[in-house]
Amino acid sequence: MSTPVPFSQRPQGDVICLFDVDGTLTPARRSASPAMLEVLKQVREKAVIGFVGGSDLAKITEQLAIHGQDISGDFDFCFAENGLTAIKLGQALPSESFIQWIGEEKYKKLVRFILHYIADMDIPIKRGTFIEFRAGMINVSPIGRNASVNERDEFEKYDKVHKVRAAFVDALKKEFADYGLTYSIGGQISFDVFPDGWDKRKGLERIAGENFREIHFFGDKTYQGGNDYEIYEDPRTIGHSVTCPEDTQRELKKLFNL
Ligand code: M1P
Repeated sequence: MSTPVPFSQRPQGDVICLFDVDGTLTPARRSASPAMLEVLKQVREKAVIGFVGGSDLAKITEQLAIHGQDISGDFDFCFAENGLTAIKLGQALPSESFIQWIGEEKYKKLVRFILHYIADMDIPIKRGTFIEFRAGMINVSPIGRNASVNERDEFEKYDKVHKVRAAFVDALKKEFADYGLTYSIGGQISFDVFPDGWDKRKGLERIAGENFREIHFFGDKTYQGGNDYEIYEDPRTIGHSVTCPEDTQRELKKLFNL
């Protein structure tokens, strides 16, 4: 891994670009294109770059890894699980824990409700791994995280019509109104559940001491209810709402005269 140029020696080292992953740097759950990675490399020669994704680090690594398995050499800041897992210039920053925050008893009640709800759901197909337990959140999928790419695409279409995830989230909000949880439908087949405030603004907290003059955020789910909404709307960021990775590239080329 080559040593990154210090921020102060980059022409716009007081400017940072933070990127959502799915739909912004890559198609959903797929790899970034060589063209996208090349544009990111060029931006990094001028300014500071980081991603702030909802997925865990292993999944984001699969999507963005340029040099084999280690992603931390390719971005100045890596924020997975909305910034709960964080790396700065290859060094891990302290993490926070969802299970410690919620406690085992409340967590068991939540899991019991979720699994019963999924068992009773009548959707076209079900696969496996309906709850994924992560450091800073849980991820809940009615079809299951073992769905293939094709099955994902089909579920996403089905959900656009039948809104089964939205109804599930409503049921959880009602049942656990006093839990202080946020539910975020950020991808194709699932939704994330995490404590109120543990959204992508966690990434902003992580860079608060760096004194960046401009913080640009690029995301595709910037509408209310989308998992980029809070950070996009935050007064600390200059928000860029993009439609796909190619749109992100166009915005970056304009912004940095590439
Ligand atoms: O990054 C957006 C979302 O990506 C995945 O969603 P899905 O599997 O539903 O497409 C998940 O990793 C989810 O946690 C994440 O928010």
